[in-house]
Parts: sequence; C-alpha cells; structure tokens
Amino acid sequence: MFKQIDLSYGFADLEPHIDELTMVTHYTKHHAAYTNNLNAAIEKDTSLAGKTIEEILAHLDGIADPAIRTAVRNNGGGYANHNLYFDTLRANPAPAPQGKLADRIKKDFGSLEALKDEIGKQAAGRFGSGWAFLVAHKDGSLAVVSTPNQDTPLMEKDGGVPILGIDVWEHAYYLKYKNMRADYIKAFWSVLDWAEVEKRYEAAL
Ligand code: MN3
Repeated sequence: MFKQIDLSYGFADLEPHIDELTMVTHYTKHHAAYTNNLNAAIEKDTSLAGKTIEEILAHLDGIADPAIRTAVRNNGGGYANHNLYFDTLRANPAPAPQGKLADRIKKDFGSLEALKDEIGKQAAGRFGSGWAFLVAHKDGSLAVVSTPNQDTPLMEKDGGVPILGIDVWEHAYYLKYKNMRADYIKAFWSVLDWAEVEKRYEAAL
C-alpha cells in the first residue's frame, strides 16, 4: 500500500505564495486520488506487489494488461510527482543550495538564476497539463526536462532522478492565479526548499 507523504507544514503555511484552499484541495483530493487509484490498480496485478514506486515506473512495459498499465502510469506518476512536489516545499525554505549541488548548478547552467529561468521556461511552455523537473544523473550532471500529464523521468531509461518538480496542472494554481501560470511559477520559488533539493541530489548520486 502506497501512502501519501506527510506534510511537514500546515496547509496555510505557504500563504501568500500558495493559498490554503489550493493546498487543501491539491493534497487531500488530487494527491489522495492518485494514491488511492494507484493502490487499486496494483491490487489487480500481483506481479507488482512489494515493488517500490521507482521500480514500478521504470518497468511499465512489463504490465501485461493495458488498462492496468495506463492506470499505473497515470496514478503512479501522479503519486511519485506529488510526493516530490509537496516534500520540497517549506514555509521557511533555504533560498539557495550550498555545497555539491550549488557547484554543479554553476557548472551546468552558469548560475542558480539561469537554472531557475530554464525551469520556468519549460514549466511555462508546457502546453496543457504537466510538469517541469530538475533531474540528477548518476555522474552528477543535471538536466531540466518537462513531461506531459503525470509522466515522470523515472519512466525513461536513463531519465535520471527528479530532485525538484513544479506542477503546472491548473489545479496547482488556478484558484489563486487563474490563467497567470507565470505568476505561480514565480511564487513557487519563494516556497521551494533548496536544502531538501540538495539532500535529494546527494542521495541520487
Ligand atoms: Mn497536482
């Protein structure tokens, strides 16, 4: 049974950047539904029992039944993506990485600002619903990628490990920001905890 990550902050704590009603709805309705639907799909295929979500998402082709495969792709992706998203937000976030991740960002993107611009560009440019991610590869290199729907780089061979993900489905911002996705993306940086991203970077190496 997969379980949503527990939030380390209250639903209202990310105000005014991300509003309370959006957080309540996003976590208790959307994320809960992905989690419940993933668990329901997994119960129908005993070959998936006991596997980690990373193992499952890396081997979607091994799921014989196409309806179960689609359900696991959509809801398993949604489960993993939202655990990452909610777990990297904080009311009082570290505003920049230190150490290894800071060094690598400088090497691969030139500066933190340049990296944020690239993630913002891909998040803003994603047509319809999807995500933009910062991924870490085994050799330490970083890349920015965008996916549609609830797809994740974990589904790709050598897709790397996502260490930061920005949800650009309208449910993540529409109550407060309406059609202004760019304003939500800007606000996201005010609640993203770079210390948590750095922890994930070091774990991915
Ligand atoms: Mn979402």
